[in-house]
Amino acid sequence: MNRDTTICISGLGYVGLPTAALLARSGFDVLGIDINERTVAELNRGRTIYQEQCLIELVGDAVGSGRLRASHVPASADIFIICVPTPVTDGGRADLSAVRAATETIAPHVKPGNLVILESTSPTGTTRHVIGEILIQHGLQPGVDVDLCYCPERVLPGDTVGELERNSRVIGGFTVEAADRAARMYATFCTGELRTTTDLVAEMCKLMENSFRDVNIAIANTFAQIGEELGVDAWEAIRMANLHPRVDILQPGPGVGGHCIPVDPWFLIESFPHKTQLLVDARRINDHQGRRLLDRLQSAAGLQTGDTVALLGVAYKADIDDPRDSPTFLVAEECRNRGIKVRLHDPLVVAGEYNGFTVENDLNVALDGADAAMLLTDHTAYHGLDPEPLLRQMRGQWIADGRCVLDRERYIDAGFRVLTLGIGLAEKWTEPVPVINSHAESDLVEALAGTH
Ligand code: SAJ
Repeated sequence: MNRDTTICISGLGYVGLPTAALLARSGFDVLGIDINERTVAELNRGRTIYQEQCLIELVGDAVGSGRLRASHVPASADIFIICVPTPVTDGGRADLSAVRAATETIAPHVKPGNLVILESTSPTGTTRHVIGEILIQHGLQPGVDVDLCYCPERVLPGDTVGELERNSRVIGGFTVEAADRAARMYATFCTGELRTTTDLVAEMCKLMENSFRDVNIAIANTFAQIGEELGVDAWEAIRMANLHPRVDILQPGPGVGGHCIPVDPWFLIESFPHKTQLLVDARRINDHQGRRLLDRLQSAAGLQTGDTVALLGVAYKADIDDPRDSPTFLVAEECRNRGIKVRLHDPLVVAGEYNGFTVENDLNVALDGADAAMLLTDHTAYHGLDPEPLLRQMRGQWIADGRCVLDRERYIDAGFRVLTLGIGLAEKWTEPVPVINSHAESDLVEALAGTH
């Protein structure tokens, strides 16, 4: 049996870095590779750009112990792990350039008997056809000369270290031996179940997990749209439906952000375009949620060109500082297209320029003179806000709650006019319910024909 002691890990991002630090804590001699100079320099000083306390301590200890260091260039090792980003292009295709570049960079250092692991979320077949082919070009046959695996991560940003330690993992080997060898490595820091399978199953599994979540959020968003049209509270209806022992509907919202869930379905869509209409529809439904909320707010508040809307929440989900692929930017761009000015506020995202928009940490500055506000991220910091000073800061009265977290009655009593995503009543419970079932017969025929 191999006795692996050295690891070279390419990509020191939000998964690669904690994985490298955990492996160092487990006793491996770990070299982290990154193309970003600051990342390398910070790591060698025992520091990280990430804010998670647990990660900061883990990295400091790992570097201090001498078992973790960083470089721009790889070196020989027993195990090579690739943890680089796989974004989606504007055309909905996986951009594997970082995976290819990382493999080309390590390939001259990979020797017979080594194990190569891909962790990056990738289209099915990437491990054997992209990484495998590059290794073959360097004279290394997967399954014969080297072991090759696909081992996706499942962490939720905000608690990456804890999730890496606890979550079960799927370990896909090009051969059984490769999977068993990788499982032995992950077992040194992961207490979750380690289930071995093939590389293709592991790749498919990762894409299915996030596509499943996207579709489930899309159905919650569809129910929210129905609630608005029907004039009821879809959130309450969802809570009631979830009392059923086998029903677990997710939460509606102003869209799906992050670098995983809105991206990964496209990898299946790209490879299986004739089988994935459901995934395409889910993507569209989720991406239109913010615009729909803006439509409602604009017509309720009578927003005009030149008016200002404060967007509260830039992080892509509650209580994290990560603004990447946040639905808030889709809303901000839509406002800009409509000639509406925006101010973006977030209590956790570092203030600065993002995607051509300025993010502000001071709520008073963001709300000052605003004609309306939209709450888009359900940060805990927003929940208990006193509505009266907020209203005094604003010029207008309207607030759109995209997460159903504001105390509606309290805001209305303070003088706000509240519009909530997924709730059909414009303001008070006493308002008349809109007319329902008013669609023309032709709408139904169109929907059944799949043209809707
Ligand atoms: N969201 C909703 N309604 C919900 C749940 C989430 O609108 O009921 C929105 C959030 O606000 C956010 C987006 O979806 O904008 C994604 O958030 P998330 O918490 O669902 O997921 P991520 O992107 O932070 O992490 C996901 C996780 N995957 C699953 O839960 C299946 C995580 O376990 C994966 O490791 C990660 O993707 C990844 O790296 O693939």
